[in-house]
Amino acid sequence: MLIAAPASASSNESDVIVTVDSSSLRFSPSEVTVTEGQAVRFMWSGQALPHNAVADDGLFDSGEPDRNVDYRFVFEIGTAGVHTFVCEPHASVGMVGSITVNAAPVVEVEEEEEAPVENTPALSMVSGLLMTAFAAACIGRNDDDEQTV
Ligand SMILES: [Cu+2]
Repeated sequence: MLIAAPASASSNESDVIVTVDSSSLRFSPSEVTVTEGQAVRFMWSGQALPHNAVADDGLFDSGEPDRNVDYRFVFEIGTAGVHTFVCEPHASVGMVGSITVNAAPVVEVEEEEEAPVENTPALSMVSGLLMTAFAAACIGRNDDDEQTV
């Protein structure tokens, strides 16, 4: 029977969890795939040896190696690509991994019909003002003409 992990404020159902296989000094799983916007959560506790998870490209860093780690990193838009990472104390014995981040699907935004609808009254108001100004100018000129004559 599966028991749902308690949700905390900093976790999400879509989080991908990477833990440690202490018997072989490996990340478990060592290769994961996420989509931009998704998070990877590195978590282990009660380890005999301290571990950490540091991206080779510097994108994330769980901090100093520790026997108890709960580090969550969100792969924001723009992080698509392959990010290899290591456990610094055990990189030499193969405690490495990689996270493939897929670009977030492009969301098609429907053209908003509100914009032209909103513009129309403003536009007619502006042209109305222009016509009023034009009319006033004509009347003013007529007045001048009448006075001149
Ligand atoms: Cu390690």
